[in-house]
Amino acid sequence: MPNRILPSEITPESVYRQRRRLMQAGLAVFGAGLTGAWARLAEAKVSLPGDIARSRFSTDEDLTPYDDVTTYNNFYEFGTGKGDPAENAHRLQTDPWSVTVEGECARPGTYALEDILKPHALEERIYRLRCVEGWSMVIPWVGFPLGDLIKRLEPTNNAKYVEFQTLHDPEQMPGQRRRILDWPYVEGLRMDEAMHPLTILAVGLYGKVMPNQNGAPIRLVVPWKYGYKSIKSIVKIRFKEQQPVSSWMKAASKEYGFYSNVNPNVDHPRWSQARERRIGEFLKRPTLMFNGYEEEVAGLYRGMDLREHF
Ligand SMILES: Nc1nc2c(c(=O)[nH]1)N[C@H]1C(S)=C(S)[C@@H](COP(=O)(O)O)O[C@H]1N2
Ligand SMILES: [Mo]
Repeated sequence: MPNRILPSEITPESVYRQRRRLMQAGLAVFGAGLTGAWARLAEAKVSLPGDIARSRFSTDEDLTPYDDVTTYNNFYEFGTGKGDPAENAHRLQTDPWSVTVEGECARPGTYALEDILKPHALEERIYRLRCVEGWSMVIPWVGFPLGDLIKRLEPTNNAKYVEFQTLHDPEQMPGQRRRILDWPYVEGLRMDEAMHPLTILAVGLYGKVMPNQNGAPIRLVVPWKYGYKSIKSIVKIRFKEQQPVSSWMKAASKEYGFYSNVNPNVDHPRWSQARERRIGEFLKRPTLMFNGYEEEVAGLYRGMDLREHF
């Protein structure tokens, strides 16, 4: 499994788009042998595996180029600069990898990544990602619905929330040698948010295995929330009755709430959230309610005051 993206592995965006169009036209391949999709994804250096179908939940907006997606990152475990993760994340050992499942469920335990992935068909989800700092990207993720995994783990009736943790290992993650955040990085979702069909676990992007700086080998993607909810390099999933306290809530509870839904009408205390800069574009564009996924997710928050529950 490649741990580093070599220059020769990088697919130019134009080639990728062309290939994707071909796939849309001719693709009847998927459906067969999907259990092997992960193996083929891991082997794919340049080409998109033929059995990864594009989800209907995808946006058709222009993709952010691969080079931007993989060199302009937030991953504080590797430093706070946008270029630090691309420079330092090669230290992360992603194979073997396991995920520990704890708390309110019938199937706790430590699972090898392969066993987590085996029953799930991988699909492509092209989502907007909107960072709380005011920039956004459009990224073709490869993953599967988190809800499908949660069903396998059989949460109990007491499971009201899901908490996630990133690896804590200052040897591999030099940013953890400084107390920038209370490590390990923790995030959480309410159970209905976690079960929502838009919420995915991603293991790749641009048809290739996840680059370390983007959260290899497995990360969350919640497209209607600010980017920091989409926790990277997950090693623990815990079902809880109590609302999790995320690392960002601990660091600054007045600035980062539990919900963190993209909302142009509720400013961050230190800056406006009304507009955003799409990476690669010059003019800012308006930020959309729930990052443009209002139709799909507004119902989750009906009756809630989104100024109070920010
Ligand atoms: N473990 C961990 N996950 C993290 C972060 C982090 O610092 N550590 N940064 C978050 C933030 S602020 C953003 S905007 C997204 C960025 O994802 P990307 O670099 O793949 O675009 O990752 C999120 N997940
Ligand atoms: Mo972010």
